[in-house]
Amino acid sequence: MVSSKLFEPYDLGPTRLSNRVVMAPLTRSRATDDQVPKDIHVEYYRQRAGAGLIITEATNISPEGRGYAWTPGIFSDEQVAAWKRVNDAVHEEDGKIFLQLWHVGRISHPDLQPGGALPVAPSAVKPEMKAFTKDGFKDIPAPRALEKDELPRVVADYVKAAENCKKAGFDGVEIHSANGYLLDQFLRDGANKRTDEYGGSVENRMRFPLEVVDAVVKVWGPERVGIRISPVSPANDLADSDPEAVFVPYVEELSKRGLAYLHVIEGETRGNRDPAGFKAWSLRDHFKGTYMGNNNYTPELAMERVDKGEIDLACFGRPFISNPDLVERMKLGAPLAEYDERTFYGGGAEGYIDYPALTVEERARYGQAA
Ligand code: 8OZ
Repeated sequence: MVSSKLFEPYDLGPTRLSNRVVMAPLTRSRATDDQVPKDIHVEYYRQRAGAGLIITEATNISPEGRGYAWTPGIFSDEQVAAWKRVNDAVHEEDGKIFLQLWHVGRISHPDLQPGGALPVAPSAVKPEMKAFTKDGFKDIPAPRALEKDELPRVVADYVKAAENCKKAGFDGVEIHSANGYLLDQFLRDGANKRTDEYGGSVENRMRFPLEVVDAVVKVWGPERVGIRISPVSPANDLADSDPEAVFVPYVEELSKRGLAYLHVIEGETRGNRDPAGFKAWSLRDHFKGTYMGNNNYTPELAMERVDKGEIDLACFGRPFISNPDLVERMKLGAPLAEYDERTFYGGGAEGYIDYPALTVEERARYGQAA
């Protein structure tokens, strides 16, 4: 057996995690056209309940919040009922699960929007990106800038989604404030060109994301609300001219609210962990609660950083796709199965629920060797 604090329980506020390994939110695009999780979702998450905490795939808070084909939602009763089945399965296996609340902002396409409308964003700045639609990848147009008087309605959509998460039996929620989606678009000056009190100064750019955080905290209490940020990631064609200037005060504001955790994509999403410039992991010094590290962690790096006390929780994404029993394998020092990128997005059971866990014989063999 490999020995590390990574495999010891952790009290995430009122939520007791059986270990410090977190399954990252992973978009897999397998829900129905109505954005409802299926039976395969129940099985997929049940298989991965050995994670200390599962964060669900990013989930649309509203029809307007959608930016990719076949992503799930949490705004209809049918979606709530389907997620409840997922949660019951995870809880039967003694797992814990938070839903990730998602609004994509400008990273969408009229084909994915109600009534074929333009996607909405802080400002009408076009991202140089393509959208994943039912009919393939399509060029993303310039979005429509949200009017100031529409913002309370968007906050209300977050509240409704957060309430639905309670009805569905989640253990908590994670607010997606990363990777160039709506909240990140307000924060970073590459997409926010507003001249009202929601743009310009750092204080103004933080205003809308913090209104969302405060509204979701009212529903769940701060100890069951986490947040994900990616201060230096170029994902979805978004950047800030001075990430430190916006993310240090943002994290200080989040810290004041006593959130369950700060989840940081420390480098480039799915890329370089250590790009030149501002070191996103330094934000830990500005947050008094639990720090979750993410970005190309290997088992060795996760153990090292948890054992040294540099991070509290280690988040793994792609390894969980092909290793449903990832925690068990790491504990045994067993090799990890390779993932097949061709089945990341779309399709059904293949590449989703057919990656096997170790057999009883394999577990015994690796257990003796370790
Ligand atoms: C990969 C494909 C589609 C969406 C993110 C929600 O980057 C995503 C995402 C990732 O946060």
